[in-house]
Amino acid sequence: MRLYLFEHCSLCFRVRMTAALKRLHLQETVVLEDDSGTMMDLVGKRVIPILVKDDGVPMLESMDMVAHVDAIGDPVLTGPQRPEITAWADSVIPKSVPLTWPRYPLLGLPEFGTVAARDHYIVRKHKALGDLVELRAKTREQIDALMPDLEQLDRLIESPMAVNGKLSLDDVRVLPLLRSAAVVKGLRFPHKVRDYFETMMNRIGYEPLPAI
Ligand SMILES: N[C@@H](CCC(=O)N[C@@H](CS)C(=O)NCC(=O)O)C(=O)O
Repeated sequence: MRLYLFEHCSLCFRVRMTAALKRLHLQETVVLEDDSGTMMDLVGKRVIPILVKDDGVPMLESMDMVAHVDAIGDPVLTGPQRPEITAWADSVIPKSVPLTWPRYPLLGLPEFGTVAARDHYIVRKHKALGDLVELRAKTREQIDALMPDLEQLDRLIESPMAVNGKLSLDDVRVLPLLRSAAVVKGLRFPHKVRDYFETMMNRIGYEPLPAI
């Protein structure tokens, strides 16, 4: 199996954390942000993540990839799911995107390894979100807008080892979003959120992304 990914991509991290929880080795290829050709050749469109299975067939949906990886050997994501967690994940994304997207090209990540790749991202995200410098200048207000969601998550977390007490697909929904939010240097996670984030990242053997 080979996962084509961007390092900053939270959907990619869903698949990577599932493999890591299972101690499964996933072959990984980081695609340059402007390398649409690799994606087109694999699946005929520009999309990441792409998981090419052992039989050579590519998968396009991150949650399908998670299910595929988890089904190898004994599944680990067997705990109950809570609709509150899905709702939390859906509502936090519009608040975290203006904080995280403008920071990714500043972190020295491999998908931005050429100036063309970095500028390709900056131009694309400018079209989607507006000027990235202006967005970074609004960091304080953006953090203030995000904190109530993190405090809500703090109340929802049942254990530092699993958001619902037992590993489930909800962990795959939550941990990648926290990994993204953690790129914001001035953002302090509430106590249980921090404990969960650090425990899970240690458990899967991943360092957080750089923060700026
Ligand atoms: N349904 C897909 C969505 C994938 C997706 O939205 N990926 C984003 C990157 S995280 C993407 O491909 N964006 C287009 C681009 O980067 O040009 C999944 O969950 O795997």
